[in-house]
This record gives sequence, C-alpha cells and structure tokens, in this order.
Amino acid sequence: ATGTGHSEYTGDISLDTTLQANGTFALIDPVRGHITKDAHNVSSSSLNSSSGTLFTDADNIWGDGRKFSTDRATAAVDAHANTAKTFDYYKSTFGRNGIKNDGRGATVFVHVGTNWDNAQWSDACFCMMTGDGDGTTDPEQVDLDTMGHEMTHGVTSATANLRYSGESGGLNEATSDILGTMVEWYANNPIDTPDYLFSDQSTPPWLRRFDKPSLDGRSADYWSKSVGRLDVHNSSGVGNHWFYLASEGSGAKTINGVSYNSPTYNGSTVTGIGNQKASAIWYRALTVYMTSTTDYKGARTATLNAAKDLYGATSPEYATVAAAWTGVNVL
Ligand code: ASN
Ligand code: ZN
Ligand code: CA
Repeated sequence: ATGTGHSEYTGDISLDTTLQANGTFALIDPVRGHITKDAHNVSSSSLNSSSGTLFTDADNIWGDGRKFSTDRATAAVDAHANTAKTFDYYKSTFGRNGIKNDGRGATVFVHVGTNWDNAQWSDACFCMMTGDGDGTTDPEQVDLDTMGHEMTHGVTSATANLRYSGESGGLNEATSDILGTMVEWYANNPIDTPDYLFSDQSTPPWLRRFDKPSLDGRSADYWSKSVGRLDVHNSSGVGNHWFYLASEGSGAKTINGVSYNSPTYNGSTVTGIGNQKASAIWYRALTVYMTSTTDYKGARTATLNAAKDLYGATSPEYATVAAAWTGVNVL
C-alpha cells in the first residue's frame, strides 16, 4: 500500500506500507523488506530484532511533521522512508539489492533509549537503532544522512568488513559518512538539501564536515602516524577530507548555499571530479579491494585500482584520486 507521511525532515512524503489481515496498515515495506518498530525507549544494548512493536495505523496517514513530537509515529515516518531511500540509492546506483545484496530488509527501531542522541547499526540483530536526540537541541536521529550512514555500516560488514579500530576503523566510519551523504545527494530533497555536512539536520548545525574535518575540534584533516589512535569517528576525517577534495577540489566554494574551504597538505591543488564519480570509486574500492585490515595507505591503492577499473590509468579521474590522497598526506 502507499501511505502518506508527515515527516520531520523532508516534508510530506509517500510511504510504502502493508495492509494487514486485520485491516490496519503497518510499516512493512513490501518492496524493500524493512520494517519499522517502536523500541519503547529500551536501550540499544538490550534490543534484539524481536524487541519493540511494529507501527500500525488505521488510515495510512502517519505522523504530524513535528520534531520532538508526542506522536510516536512521526520519527518512524522519517526512519521508514529514509531507509527506503538508502535501499533505492544502493539499488539504482550500484545494482546492490540491499545490505547483503540478497534482498533482505533490516529492522529499523525508533525511540531507542532515553535522550539517546545517537543511532547505530547492529550486525547481530540486522537492525538500525535510532534515538530521540538530546531532548533540547538535537531532535530524533532519523534524517537522511544518518540513516544512510547506519545502513552503510551493514554494507561495510557484508563487504570489506573493515575492523572497527585503528585506521581501518576510520575508513569504516568514513565509508558510512561518505555513502550516507551520497544518499542525501541522491534524494535531492528541497528541504534537507544535499551538502558536505554530516548530521546537519539532527545535530544542528552539523556533527562532522568533509571540507575541513578539524573544524569539529576533534577530527583529523590529514594522515599522520598517530591518526589511528583517534576515535574512529575522528580518524575518519582523513577519508572524509579525501572525498571532499576528490569531489569538489581544493579551495573555497559555495554549494547549495553552504560555503566550504578545503585546505590541502603542502599546498597541493586538487581538481574535483564530482561526488558521483568519487563515491563510485570509493564503493568499488570498498567492495572489490579493501579488506578488514586496510589502512589509509591501502585505501590509496584500493581507490587507485578502482579508478583504473572505472576510468583508466591515464584518466583525469585517476589523477584526481592520487592528488586528493596526496592532499591529505596519504602518499
Ligand atoms: N552513530 C555512531 C556510528 O554509527 C554510533 C556508534 O558509534 N556506535 O558510528
Ligand atoms: Zn558510524
Ligand atoms: Ca548532510
């Protein structure tokens, strides 16, 4: 069935739902297979796939469009639709049929924990868990780039399986930030407009950014031999900065009303190839060349191999991949 959702972050949208035998509609996506449940504030560490309750509704019109809504279905509208958008991004861009490329849909939980200002993917329950934000400035963690980020953790687990510590952990996080942000570019929603800011809607003004990751006060702009000792959400800065440079090039630029200014190591200059090509190169590197122990030096090799496959070793795309890594001090 096709319902109507009054979402928090993307206005009024259509929702793929299922009419059940008892005459009520449920947040079961019949096309992509994911289902969306209320965790009823159970904590992330206590959840499993059979926890919580499936969202159901009599008239197939869901939510009230408000952040911090008292209507518990509102966060579910965004979570359900943005999971569908992520599925569609992978299918139409890369021909990937779901997280494991086997058509199986995940379980999506909203209202996890109490004032849990986070979201995560779990391989164990094949589920995404989203919290309600901090209760003051950060609303429910169900916006497009966040859902794209968490679902991409599942894709990474099913492919390169980058170990979640050290430099491979930074690459794992960068993969989720990069491809999660590409879901936002794919959706091209006029309210949640595409940008190079991560979690800008649910953690305003943003949680991380790609042009100069160190602006968050924690993330690395460049590789150094100690970068793998940072938290994985900060060593990811090297990969995120590579993605911005490869996509848009070095220097200052305003895109969709947001100003960026991306520095490079040793003043090297990079000419951008656009984020579609840069992300296609990353995805091929992730799914064909990276392994659980790939580090930043290995990522340079993996993306160069991917660029060679896709565009040729003498292409401008190949040259940009190399220049962008040099720009983040991965040599
Ligand atoms: N939102 C975080 C992430 O996906 C949650 C975590 O660190 N487990 O990386
Ligand atoms: Zn993550
Ligand atoms: Ca964003």
